[in-house]
Amino acid sequence: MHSTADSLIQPSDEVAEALANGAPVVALESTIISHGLPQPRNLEVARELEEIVRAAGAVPATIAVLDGVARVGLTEVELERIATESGLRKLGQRDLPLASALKASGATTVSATSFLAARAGIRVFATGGLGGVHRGWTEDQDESADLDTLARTRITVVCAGVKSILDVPATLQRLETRGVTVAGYRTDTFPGFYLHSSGQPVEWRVESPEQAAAVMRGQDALGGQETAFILANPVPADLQLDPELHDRVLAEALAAAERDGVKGQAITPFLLGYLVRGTDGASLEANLAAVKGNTGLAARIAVAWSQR
Ligand code: PSU
Ligand code: MN
Repeated sequence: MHSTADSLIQPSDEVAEALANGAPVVALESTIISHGLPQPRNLEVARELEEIVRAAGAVPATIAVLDGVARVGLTEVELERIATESGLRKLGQRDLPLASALKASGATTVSATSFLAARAGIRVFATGGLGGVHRGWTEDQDESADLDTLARTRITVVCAGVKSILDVPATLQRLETRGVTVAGYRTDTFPGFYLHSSGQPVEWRVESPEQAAAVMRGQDALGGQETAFILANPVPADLQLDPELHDRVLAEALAAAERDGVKGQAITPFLLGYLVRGTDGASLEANLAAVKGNTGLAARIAVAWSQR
C-alpha cells in the first residue's frame, strides 16, 4: 500500500471546512509549546493563541505530528499531548518522512510547520522568533533549516524577527541572499524578538493587514520561485525585556552553552530556557507578548487575505 500526502497530512474537520470555503485560517507551530515554553504555562498559551485567532474571526490550525500523521488543527486532547508528553521530538521539515514512516510523534518547528501549512493550503502562519544563523557559525555551520524552507515555501510568517540568541545581521543577510521577502510591520528597524528593536534596519515597512495581503497577491501575480513573506512585528516597547538585562543574561547563556558543549537541535531550547531562569521569567513574558501580538496580526492578515 502506498501512503499519499492525503493520509500523511490530515487537517481537522474544522480546518478542512474553513479551507474549502476560503475562510481565514492561521497556522500555529508546536515546538514553541513543547520545547520553547515551560510547563504548565505552555498549555495555557497554546489555548490562548487559538483563542486570539478565533476572536479575530479566523480558524486556528496548530500543527504537530502525532503517531506519524501530520495533524493540521489539533483537538484539546491533542494540544495537551504536545504540551505535556515527555520525549516529544523537535521536527524540522527533513524529519517529516522519518516521523511518518516510524509513526513517531513530535512538535514542528517553523520549517516543518511552514512546509505542512503550505501543503495543506494555509497561507498565514504566526510564531515567536524565527531560527537563523547562530553566533559562531564559522565554526559550527549551524544555520536553522527555517531559513532554507522559507526560501522555497509560499507562506506568510508573522514573527518578532529572529531569535536574539542568533547572529541577527548574518541571518538578515542570508534571507536577502535567498530571496526571501522581508518587511517590518509599522517599524523601520528589524525587531529583536524579546526586544522591540534589534538595532538592524529593515528596508520595507507595511502599515496594515490589507497591505500585507496586497504583498501576498503581488508574490502570486509575479510568480517565480515560491518564497515566503516574513512580516516582522515588534513586541511593544513597554512589554519588551529590559535590553541591559537581556544582553547580560544572554552573554551568560552563550558562555554556559559553550562550556557545556551544547550544540545542534538542543542549543535553541537551552538558550531560551537559560534566559527564562536568568531573567526570573521576564524573558518569558516578553516572548509571550511577542507571540500573542504576532498571532493577532496574523489572524487579521488571514481575514484580509480571505477577502480578496
Ligand atoms: N520561537 C519561539 N520559541 C521557539 C521557537 C521559535 O518563540 O521555541 C522554535 C521554532 O520552532 C523554530 C525553532 O523553528 O525554535 C528553531 O530551532 P533551530 O534553531 O534548532 O532550527
Ligand atoms: Mn540548528
